Amino acid sequence: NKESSSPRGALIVLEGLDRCGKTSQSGRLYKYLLEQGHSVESWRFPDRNTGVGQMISSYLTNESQLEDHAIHLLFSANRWEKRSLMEEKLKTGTTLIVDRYSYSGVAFSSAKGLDIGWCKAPEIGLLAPDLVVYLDISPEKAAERGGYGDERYEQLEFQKKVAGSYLALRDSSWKVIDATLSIVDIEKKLREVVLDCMMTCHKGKPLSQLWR
Ligand code: Z5A
Repeated sequence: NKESSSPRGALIVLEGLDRCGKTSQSGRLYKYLLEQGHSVESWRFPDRNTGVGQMISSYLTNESQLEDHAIHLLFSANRWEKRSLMEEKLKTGTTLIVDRYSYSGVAFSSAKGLDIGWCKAPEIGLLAPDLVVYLDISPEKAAERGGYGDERYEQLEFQKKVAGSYLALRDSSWKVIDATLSIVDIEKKLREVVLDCMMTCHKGKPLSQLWR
């Protein structure tokens, strides 16, 4: 039985504003861990491949309109539909690097003015990350990176509100990395905190649930 014999994987979440470098760093971290012989997968939310994910994708690309609470619940449902697979992977020793998670859900919806408690409620019971890394960049600096595309939310004024929401959500367990450093320097810092977290999980830290 693989579940009981192998140490569990770690749930690593990367968060931050649009353009902070999450996608670049997830890819580099994934490649590094793989080369080191770890069992690892790279995930992202929204997962646009599921039925719910396709609804979210057409909302983000402005092909469809949805009421703010309704889209919030879809983002959450998109995580719930992956929850059991996530648990299975972690319990059988695979570390997951996840680009955005519940914190994005709460930060973006509360930036629209939705109540933060209401935003958190549908996330309760999802798996809690073992590590949240926040790639810290100002909205202005992020906007300079090649400019924003056409997706909903990719506007400076809104990103400023999202930055404020993230600040309200952060706690002392989050590792904050300056996202304006060079890609290589960020990568080094990220590896350090991730390997440390993986070690803790290998030693038997139990999986827990979000916001219980
Ligand atoms: N959303 C939500 O509302 N509710 C939810 O529950 C969830 C998400 C999960 C889609 O996300 C939107 O959904 C997102 C939040 C919302 N909206 N926004 N804004 P997405 O994941 O599809 O899109 P994104 O997160 O915004 O990804 P992105 O645009 O691809 O940004 P990124 O992954 O953080 O950055 P990147 O692609 O790695 O880098 C951006 C550029 O910067 C690129 O040209 C890089 O080469 C450059 N870069 C990266 N690092 C550096 C450094 N260190 N120096 C200089 N330049 C750099």
